[in-house]
Amino acid sequence: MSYEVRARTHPSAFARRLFEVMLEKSSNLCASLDVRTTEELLDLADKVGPYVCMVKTHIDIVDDFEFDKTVGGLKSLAKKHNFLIFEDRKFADIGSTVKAQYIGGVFKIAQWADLTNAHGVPGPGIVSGLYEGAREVTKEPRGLIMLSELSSKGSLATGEYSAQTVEIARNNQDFVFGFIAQNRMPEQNGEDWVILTPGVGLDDKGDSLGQQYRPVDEVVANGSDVIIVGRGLYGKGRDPIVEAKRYQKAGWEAYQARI
Ligand code: S5P
Repeated sequence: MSYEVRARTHPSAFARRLFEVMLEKSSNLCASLDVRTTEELLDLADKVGPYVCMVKTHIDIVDDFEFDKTVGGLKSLAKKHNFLIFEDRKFADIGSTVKAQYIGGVFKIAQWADLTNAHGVPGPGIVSGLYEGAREVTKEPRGLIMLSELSSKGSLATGEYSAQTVEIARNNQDFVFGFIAQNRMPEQNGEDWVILTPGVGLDDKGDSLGQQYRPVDEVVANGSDVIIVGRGLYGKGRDPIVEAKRYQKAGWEAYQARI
């Protein structure tokens, strides 16, 4: 199905909004900006902003995190360039704990991140906890994706574990609209999971710590809806603007070839 059709028909309002942004920008690229200072984060987000539908953060690696400066800066860039903010928190605890982690602490993720993600390992309570947290602190739309597969070598998230994670999502489709995965997940009764795929790189095969990269056309042909690219954009010696344009074009052409 085309992004146009899915922007009209997807049961999740959040997913419909994501498809709208993707169509407006002709981009299925999510920039993963794993950098250690607010200045680098905002500078990169401003540079790649025009070419992406989403910016993914690991907010807890920013050494000089300050709520107003870091989050305020990101939010104003999201508005300027029309992208969604995805905090890659990978929640993995019982419902009541993840709820507190989502709304509290110094990061207060639920206040500003349009979407976040969670592991299925604790069972369905993790989704209920995050959903309650979102509803308590904001009226803004919030989405959750579950990690059903990982890109790293030797990942344990396979087979029955992945299948059970889909079951958890299936019972909470008002909030959970898709997966971090390497493949499409099984769909029943007209379900339409949005698949976001990391481990994407055009020039490298992996890193020394277990990351594995696949090329854009392969990942999109295999059913991925949003490609997540990090060091391929901003790694040593790379020009993030040149690379963001290159991955945007590759991602969009691969999508057009698929439909
Ligand atoms: O399976 C996964 C899931 C995620 S969210 N593999 C991943 O690499 N990620 C994240 O994607 C990871 O935490 C990092 O932020 C990004 C990949 O970055 P890159 O520099 O390797 O492209």
